[in-house]
Amino acid sequence: MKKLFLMGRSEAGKTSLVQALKGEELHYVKTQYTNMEEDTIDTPGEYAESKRFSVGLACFSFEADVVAIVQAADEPYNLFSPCLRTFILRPLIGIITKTDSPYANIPMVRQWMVDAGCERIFLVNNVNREGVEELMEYLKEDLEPVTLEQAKYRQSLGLNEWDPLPAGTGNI
Ligand SMILES: Nc1nc2c(ncn2[C@@H]2O[C@H](COP(=O)(O)OP(=O)(O)OP(=O)(O)O)[C@@H](O)[C@H]2O)c(=O)[nH]1
Ligand SMILES: [Mg+2]
Repeated sequence: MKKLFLMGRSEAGKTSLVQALKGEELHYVKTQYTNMEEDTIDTPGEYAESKRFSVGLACFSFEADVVAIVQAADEPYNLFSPCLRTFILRPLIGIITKTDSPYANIPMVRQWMVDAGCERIFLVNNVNREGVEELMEYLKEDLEPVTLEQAKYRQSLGLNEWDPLPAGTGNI
């Protein structure tokens, strides 16, 4: 199972997503500090909303296998800059929550995530769990462990360390 790091503005639905992934009934709990569980790292929205606290996000992200931007489908503005993934040393995915909102604008939020550099984008409704299964499917496979030498080799080819090697390229 990949360990999932969640970041996004307050009320985006991060804690609800953790509950949905665990198969729990949704119950509102304001996240006051970073909650590190076996398969998830849930952060307070305020960390993403403040330039000063956002440094904390970078530190915690190193504990995860995959970093997720969480944005509700009805968010009116974007907190995350284009090409964000260039300074995240983990696969970056986007998770769009509240797809059931009457104010949802999924194409707009999806575009923000594409601009940030998300390699996969998932749509979820935490209330009826629509889309949760597809995310679980993505998370269930572990990332292949690589040695430092293998990571350096992939970097020398211009690849991320978690990218598969192109056919015909020798491994080390
Ligand atoms: N309709 C709908 N409501 C949702 C969904 N996901 C979360 N909510 C509601 O949105 C509110 C905020 O959800 P949280 O999961 O606490 O948000 P958060 O991102 O953890 O917020 P912070 O802890 O403040 O960072 C709660 O009232 C949830 O019930 C969803 O997919 N659809
Ligand atoms: Mg929360």
